Amino acid sequence: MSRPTIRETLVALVGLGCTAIVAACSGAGASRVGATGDAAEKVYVAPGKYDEFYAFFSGGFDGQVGVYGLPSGRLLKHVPVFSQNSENGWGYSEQTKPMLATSYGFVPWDDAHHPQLSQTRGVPDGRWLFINGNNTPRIARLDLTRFETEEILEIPNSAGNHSSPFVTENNEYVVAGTRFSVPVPQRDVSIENYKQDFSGVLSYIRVDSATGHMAIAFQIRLPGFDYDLSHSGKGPSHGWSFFTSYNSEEGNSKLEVSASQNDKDYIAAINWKTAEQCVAQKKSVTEPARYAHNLIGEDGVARTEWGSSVQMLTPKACAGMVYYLPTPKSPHGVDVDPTGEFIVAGGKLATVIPVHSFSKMQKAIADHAFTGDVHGIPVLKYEATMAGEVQNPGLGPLHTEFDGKGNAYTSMFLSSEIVKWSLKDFKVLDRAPTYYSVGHLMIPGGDSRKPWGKYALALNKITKDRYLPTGPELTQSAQLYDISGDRMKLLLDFPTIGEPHYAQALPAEMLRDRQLKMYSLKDNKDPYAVKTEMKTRVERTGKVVHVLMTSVRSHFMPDKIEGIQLGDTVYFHLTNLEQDWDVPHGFAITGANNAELLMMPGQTRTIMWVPQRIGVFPFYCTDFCSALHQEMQGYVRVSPRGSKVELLWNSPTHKSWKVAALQATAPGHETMARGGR
Ligand code: RUQ
Ligand code: CUA
Repeated sequence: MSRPTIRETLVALVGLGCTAIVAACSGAGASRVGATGDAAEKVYVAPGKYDEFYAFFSGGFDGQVGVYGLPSGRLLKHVPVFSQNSENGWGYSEQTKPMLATSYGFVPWDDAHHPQLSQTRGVPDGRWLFINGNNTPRIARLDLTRFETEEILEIPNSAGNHSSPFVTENNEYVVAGTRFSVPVPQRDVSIENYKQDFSGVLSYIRVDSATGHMAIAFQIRLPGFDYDLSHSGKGPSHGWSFFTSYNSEEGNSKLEVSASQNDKDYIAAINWKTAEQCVAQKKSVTEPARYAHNLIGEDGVARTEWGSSVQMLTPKACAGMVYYLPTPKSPHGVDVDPTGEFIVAGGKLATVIPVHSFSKMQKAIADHAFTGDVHGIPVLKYEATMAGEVQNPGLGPLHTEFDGKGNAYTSMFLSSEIVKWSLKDFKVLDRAPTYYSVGHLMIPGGDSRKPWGKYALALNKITKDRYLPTGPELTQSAQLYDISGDRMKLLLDFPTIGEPHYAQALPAEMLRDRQLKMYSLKDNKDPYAVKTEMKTRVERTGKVVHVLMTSVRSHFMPDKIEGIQLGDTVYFHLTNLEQDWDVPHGFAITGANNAELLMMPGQTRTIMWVPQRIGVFPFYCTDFCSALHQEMQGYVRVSPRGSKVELLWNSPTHKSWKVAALQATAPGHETMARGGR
């Protein structure tokens, strides 16, 4: 959701007929900050000690993933995904540029909303993290032994990849629905023809269980609603996925009015096992679709493969695949409880939280308890699938997570609170204010079969007056609550990078000891890798110059290069010879029009440099790597085009500009290097 101003929030409250604004916004019980000392103790992680959970936050319009420790809220890492990152050359280095290829060309930015941990038997397994690119529809997969993006798959026929990427119990699929319906295939039609020409496409992406590699298995063409969020079934409801939709009115402008007409919109319940059968029975149609599939290979180099078609299913061709569950008032989130029985919707404008029952839904389907159909899709009777409604939960329910102890927690955007209720009788048990306008909330494992229900995190849209002001834009923010007792206790506010739409977390011990400490230099397969200083060299082919350079504490080899000419394109291929944890080197050169490089131990990275002036230009290491880091520098001489200056570099094997190999670092040097860090 975009960030509403306080004024907009108030307008919305008034629009809802909320006369007791004060009560709604700030009167949700006296603020229950844990007694200060008590709260401080609960989030204090002593220097040198580790956090209990890794939490992965979407960066929102920052296009990345932020990794934080909980309960401290300390930022551990910023992992670039869809957005170029000049800090380490992501999307600038030659090895990573293809990761941002799409059918629209190179797209170096996206709006990331939902991190999803891969699961085994419905429980986060710590293998991968998936995250959606909302704007130019894509799904990325991060490897959690390296905290790096390894794969990005473009989703064709989608136009706002918001209800994405939600995994099934064993990552059989990552599902992705389109928020915006569009003409499928794209064509030149009037927007006025929305109702007849626009469709909303859902995508099922298969994940290879050994490698994690993604592939589009099939797509489902649905009516032109806005498919907002999703969750997959679990346990008894495994084999199904649920997508909320709004704009069942099929309005095509001013949706704030036109899409709020119907009393109920729909949750689309998709039986993906039936869909699989229909594809196997050739009931799908092969439709042309061009999309990029970007994957980092074993040599550490990203490559793009182009998809050319998809298998398209329609509800008409595949009976029993889709049912609509009427759900009040433009539902946003849809969440399935740990038992797999309850399907909870968050109707932004609804006054109750509707809870559908999976077993009742099965019975309703068997009994044909339909009220009719929409575009040929059977609509189940609301009463027939209802397990119950949570009464008077607050205003603006959005998302629900679970603690695994029979309780649900729903974020209330308008009344700015988290509401805890019982899955037994749907009665509200507790409420705690958030500051302010909470969007998603998160409990570690809270959308899985086995939540670690100790903390809840509120991911807020507004932080007015919570932090030191920083000009027109204030920090984004999360808040941590202790939910181990009967009553929720606010423990901590902490700022986040980008808009933290959603987050997921798992216990630190699931990842801590599985981290890759360095890339094996021996196994480095980059085509431009040089594994010893003896092999460093400079090669010219026409106007292209390749510099095969190494870095090791505390020098580059070569560190003097002459014979570059104006009009050349120079590729610096840097291999970091270190085989020691936490010793990256950096590489930066004057006037580079892209970024620096950070080379991890054992890794090769390449940056392109087009010299623009005659002269002698320094390059240097940017990452403080040793006591002699500041000495880690060199020069490139650039001569006029056609100059007689010979191509020269200093290296142990160069015929005229020979220097001793310095690669074997003396033990003393090593000690000093560590001391210097
Ligand atoms: S959204 S505030 Cu983009 Cu997940 Cu609900
Ligand atoms: Cu290498 Cu600093």
